Amino acid sequence: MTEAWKVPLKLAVVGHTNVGKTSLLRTLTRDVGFGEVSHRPSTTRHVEGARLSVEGEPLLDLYDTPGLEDAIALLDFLERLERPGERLDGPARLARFLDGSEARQRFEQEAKVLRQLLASDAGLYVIDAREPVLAKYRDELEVLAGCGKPLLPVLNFVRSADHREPQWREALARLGLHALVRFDSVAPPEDGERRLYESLALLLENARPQLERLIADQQAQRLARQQGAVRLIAELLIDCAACRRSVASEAAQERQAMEDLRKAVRQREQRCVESLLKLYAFRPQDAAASDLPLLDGRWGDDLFNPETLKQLGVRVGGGIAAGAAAGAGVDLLVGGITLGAAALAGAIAGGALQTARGYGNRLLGKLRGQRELTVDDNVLRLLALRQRQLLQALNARGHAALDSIQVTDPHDTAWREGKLPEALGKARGHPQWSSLNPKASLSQAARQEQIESLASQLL
Ligand SMILES: Nc1nc2c(ncn2[C@@H]2O[C@H](COP(=O)(O)OP(=O)(O)OP(=O)(O)O)[C@@H](O)[C@H]2O)c(=O)[nH]1
Ligand SMILES: [Mg+2]
Repeated sequence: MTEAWKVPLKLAVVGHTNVGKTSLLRTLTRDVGFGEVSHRPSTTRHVEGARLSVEGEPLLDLYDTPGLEDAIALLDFLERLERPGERLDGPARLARFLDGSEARQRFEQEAKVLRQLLASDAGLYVIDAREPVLAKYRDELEVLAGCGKPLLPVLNFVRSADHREPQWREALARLGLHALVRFDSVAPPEDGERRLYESLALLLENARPQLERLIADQQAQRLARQQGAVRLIAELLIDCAACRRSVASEAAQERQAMEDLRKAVRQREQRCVESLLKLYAFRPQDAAASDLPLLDGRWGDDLFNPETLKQLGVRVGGGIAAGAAAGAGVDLLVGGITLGAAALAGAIAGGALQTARGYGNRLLGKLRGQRELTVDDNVLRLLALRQRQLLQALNARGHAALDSIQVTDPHDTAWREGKLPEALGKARGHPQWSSLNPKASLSQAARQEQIESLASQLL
């Protein structure tokens, strides 16, 4: 057992205004609702904290602070605080400043930042890496260094094409800051948090145990999310593969039944999207107005449109073409398929009822004028491709992201044209496995087993 840390590590997130401090907090806490984020400067006006705990044990307190605006003037002011012949060190000089009236007036915002950094174990200095290294940033760093706390520079916006990482690295080294992390809050690298906490552990050796615990917990959570996600996708696919509906072979009823089935599959897919978003702590609207075919919070692009399938690179074979005539994507199984009407008639005429029994209910259905609707293989492929795309996007998305999810064309040859996983074939023969069917029995062990097997193939 690890010992209990009574006091969490305290980190102040500091930096120039509008560089993404609040955004960094959102991403580190996986909380899209933390604070206020805006493209306008001076959005955060007060210090606000968020706590990261593992199993109820607080490990890390992060404090968002207002942006620094006028560090040049502040540094100037600080330098004049010394009386003739006096040499104050950084913290002593700041203490005098914070006691004075300017800290409550002209430099009120700056004073809040400095008080918070003084009360913390270290600071994360957030940088907009697209900015040139201007004098105001160097002065900011000098003022902050006066707190006597370790500072870890965080290069934000490093996913932008026009970032100036090399210039910043050099400038920071000249100021004695050699450790830094790249962390784009909107699109953080997969190991971004780990790197950030590991760099902190180098600066704060005493805090290493709790930082390592945080790293381990976050990795475990990432894995658990990933496994939960593929299970959700596997359930969607099993539900759709096992879906089977009987309909009287009469044109109007068939059309209606196909329409109902399409609707049911679309709604089922939407449920999967919403569950994935929730699992990743995003909101329903985070994928709404996106390139993904979602309309009014639904998958808008017609799932059963052969064109959609083609765009996604799903090979359109004979099955889909045949389906297209009757309403693409819905496979019309007419009693026994391979048995032509003539053979059927012959079998019955010959009294070979055991032959008929061999084809089971489908054939009997045909004899009674029934047809069966199932969801086409190509639709299953498309569902798998889309959900995996969404999952990839969620894995790469920071909780600071404001735009909706953008997904590019999938490069997923296995799901485009390869053999479909066996679990789906099995599901086709078990209509009771589908929540879309009337007599569903979803807790069956055999169904769970196929979901697990399919999920591991989706990982
Ligand atoms: N593309 C991109 N945009 C970002 C990133 N981080 C922040 N932003 C955007 O930059 C703007 C400012 O972000 P905030 O998080 O409000 O910045 P802040 O430093 O807290 O700003 P103040 O509170 O005003 O000092 C917002 O429009 C964010 O969406 C990033 O890593 N990449
Ligand atoms: Mg802010």
